[in-house]
Parts: sequence; C-alpha cells; structure tokens
Amino acid sequence: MRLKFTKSTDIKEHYVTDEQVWQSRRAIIKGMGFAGAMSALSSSASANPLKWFSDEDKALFVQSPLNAITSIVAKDPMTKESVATSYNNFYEFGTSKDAPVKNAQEFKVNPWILKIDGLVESPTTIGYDDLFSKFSLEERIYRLRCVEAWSMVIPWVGFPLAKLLALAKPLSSAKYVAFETLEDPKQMPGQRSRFAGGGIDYPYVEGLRMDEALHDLSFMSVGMYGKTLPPQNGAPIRLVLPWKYGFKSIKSIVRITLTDKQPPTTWNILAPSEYGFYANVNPKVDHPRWSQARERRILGTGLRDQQRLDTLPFNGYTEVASLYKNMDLTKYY
Ligand SMILES: Nc1nc2c(c(=O)[nH]1)N[C@H]1C(S)=C(S)[C@@H](COP(=O)(O)O)O[C@H]1N2
Ligand SMILES: [Mo]
Repeated sequence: MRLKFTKSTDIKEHYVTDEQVWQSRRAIIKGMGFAGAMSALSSSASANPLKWFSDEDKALFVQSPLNAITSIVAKDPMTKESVATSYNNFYEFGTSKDAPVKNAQEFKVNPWILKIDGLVESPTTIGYDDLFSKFSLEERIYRLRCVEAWSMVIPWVGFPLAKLLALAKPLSSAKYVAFETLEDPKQMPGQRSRFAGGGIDYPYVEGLRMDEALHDLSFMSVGMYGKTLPPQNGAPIRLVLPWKYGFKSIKSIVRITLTDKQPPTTWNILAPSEYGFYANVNPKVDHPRWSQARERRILGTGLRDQQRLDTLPFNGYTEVASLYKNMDLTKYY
C-alpha cells in the first residue's frame, strides 16, 4: 500500500536553504578568524558585526549547525529498495540474511494490536489503521549501521516515537521505555527452536532511556520507500534509531512499557560482553571479535555498489552526544 506523507525532499528544501544561509555567513566568519567570530557571537554589544545572525542561528552555530541539516535527510546515496528488503536481520524468521524475505511473506500484520502500558496516565491500545492515521506521516532518510559492520541508507516513513508516547501520557516516574516484538511461533519459524532462532529467548525485547526515546531522531516506522513496511523489515511498525547499532531498532512491535528500571535487551542477554544496553555506533569501541572503525555500505548488489567507509561516532548523528555527556562510552557501550 502506498502511503501519504511529507516527503523528505520537502523537508530537505527547508534545510538546504538554511545551509546556504549558513555557508554564506560562515564565509564571512572565516575572514574574521574563528575566535573573533565566537566572541562576536557571544557578545551582545550593539556594534556586533554579526547582527544578521538571529539568536536561533547562534544556538545552531554553537551546537554545530550542520547536524540539523543531516539528521533528517542523509546526504549519502540511498540503498536500492530491492536490497534493503531482501538482505535482513529478523531472527524470528531465520538467521540468514535471505531467510526473512523467504519466510515472512505470509506474516499477518492486519489486524495488529500495539499496547502502551506501565508508568503512564492513560494506558493505550492502538490498532492497525491507527498506525497510519493517528499521526501525520513524514519521511526520514537515515543511515542504518548494523553491529556486524555493514550499513545502508533507507527512506523510512513514520512518526517520532515521542508523539506515540505522548498518547499514553508517561508519568514523571517513567525513566525507561521497553519494547517487545510479537511472539507467535506458528508464524515465526525462528521461535520454534533455539537453533532456528539463533539462541534468542523470545520475544525479542529492546529498551531506551526516556531522554533517548524522546529525542526527535527516535522514529517509529510504518513504511519505507513510500510504501507500508514489508514483513521482513518489521511490519507493521518498528523502531528506527539511526545513531545506534541496528539491533536496537526492534521490529514488529506489540508492546511498549514505560518503567523506572533499565529493561533487559535481547542481544545484551545473549552476550553481555559483546552487546551493551546503549549500543551507540562508536568507531573507537570495537566489538570483541571485530573492529567497528569501518563499515561496508551496501547500496546495491553490484561490486561498485559496496563502499568501504569510516564509521562515524553516533553514525554521524552527533546531535545526540549531549545525551551521553558524562558517561564513559567504553564502559556504557
Ligand atoms: N524483532 C527483531 N527486531 C530486529 C532484529 C531481529 O532479529 N528481531 N534484528 C535487528 C538487527 S540486528 C538489525 S541490523 C535491523 C535490520 O533491519 P532491516 O532488516 O530493516 O535492515 O533490525 C533489528 N531489529
Ligand atoms: Mo544488526
């Protein structure tokens, strides 16, 4: 089914204008030297030579303005739809990359019930149609970096997680958000035996700290490439967290629970020394069995569609860095 949504290109035009304005201003700042420009920005003197900077601009400048431009629309070339929908990790449907597309085609996503409960004022249940009608849908072109060191660039359609949580009115005592995938061994062959499901104790569970969940980048996807999600990509609704390793982006969610304790997470339970709760993309913290410094960007199936790239801190989404400012990221990996 095709979806109606605000196209990322519309959003991009808005940001590109900002960027052009920014670039022209930066050219002026360059002439003054960085220190001079910064002192001009922070002074409120009436003779401020940069008076054409609005207060908003100053905030952007100090926080690194390019982030605002790159966060919603990845500037990198996009992965081909046929590849993003056939090279998947969805262990409920088998552990090989081509198992989900082969085994998930009969997966029933309508009707669907998503429960939001726990430390909330209004426990909420939403159905399949609500997923596409309760919120205005927008497109986000995000980089997805798997902990296995491959990556893609995917245009998702959906809405911010914060909007979904707001429906249930989280209590101030809620400090974490727990997510759960459907458990249905009849439909999901990977849940029928430990071997078929990669040793995971199902249902697949994930979690976020409240401030991470409320960050604008945290996105609930109900579609990709302008259409509803295919089952292998987590239909009918999955999480997308572009600054974290892919395993945090839990698929086919049936329950979201607000809690005051850090919730257990599937890969951390399976191998705590290899996969942490935070799982922020970090080229400086290697996986015990392989380096995370570089990645293989998959754009298509041809040889020239595989790029070798340096992995960026927070997968390039550095505006989230302030969420972790007093944390040792080698300990909280
Ligand atoms: N329920 C569930 N969610 C999941 C997984 C899974 O096995 N089960 N795999 C994760 C991993 S490791 C990655 S890299 C992404 C892959 O998403 P994609 O197939 O849409 O690219 O989904 C994540 N979400
Ligand atoms: Mo992954």
